[in-house]
Amino acid sequence: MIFGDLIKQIKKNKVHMTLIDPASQSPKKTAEIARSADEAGTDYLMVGGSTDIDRRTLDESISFIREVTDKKIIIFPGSDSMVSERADAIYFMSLLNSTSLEFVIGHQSRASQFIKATGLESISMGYIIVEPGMTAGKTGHADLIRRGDNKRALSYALAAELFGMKLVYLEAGSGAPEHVPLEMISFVKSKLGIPLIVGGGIRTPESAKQVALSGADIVVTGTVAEKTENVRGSLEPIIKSIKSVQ
Ligand code: 1GP
Repeated sequence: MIFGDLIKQIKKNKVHMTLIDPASQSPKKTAEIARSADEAGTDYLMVGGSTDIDRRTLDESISFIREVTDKKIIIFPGSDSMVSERADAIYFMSLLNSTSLEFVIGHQSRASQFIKATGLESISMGYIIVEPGMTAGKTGHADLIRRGDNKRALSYALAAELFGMKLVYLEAGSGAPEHVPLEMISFVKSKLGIPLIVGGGIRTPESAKQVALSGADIVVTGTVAEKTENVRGSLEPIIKSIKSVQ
């Protein structure tokens, strides 16, 4: 099971995940990025994002990825159409600070029967969007957590834990000029009993290291691999710096 393996890994090391948005390029190009991310040493591939894509494109992207790497694939869905039994697992995520019930429970309820019927592993996750939030914040109608409001971030994170969710994701938004503030990460981590994922706006080895040092168990990068000709060369130093943190 993906989640069991992930927990074992988190106990030993910081984990890096590469997010690839299949809406941003062809399935073939998506697979090329995945292969280079694998070569660079990423631990898992997250496939998805806030831009809605149809099931066929997602299926095809995952199949192409499978041809070039053995890395495990976790769907990071933006809507109920982003489900595929070809993946290894799916984040069954709820955007806790959305003002729209659609993103808290609507898409999830519509996807639940498919997920149950296919036996796709689901990993429940509380998703919390912090300023600036970017497209994810807008699309998800997030009532963004202000950058200094550590207490509100913690309240949502603890609510996720008390609901029995397995992970909390603090998201600044893909392509954010600044990642989630380090003080917020350490404040949330100090009181949270479940693993913490942080992503959005992490572009350099130094910032990736700081995010991990502050308490992120899993660091996600996306844009840095999608916006370069040299995916391996860009990702390798970031992953090394995350892995250097104990
Ligand atoms: C978005 O956190 C991820 O959901 C990745 O963000 O594209 O800024 O790396 P970036």
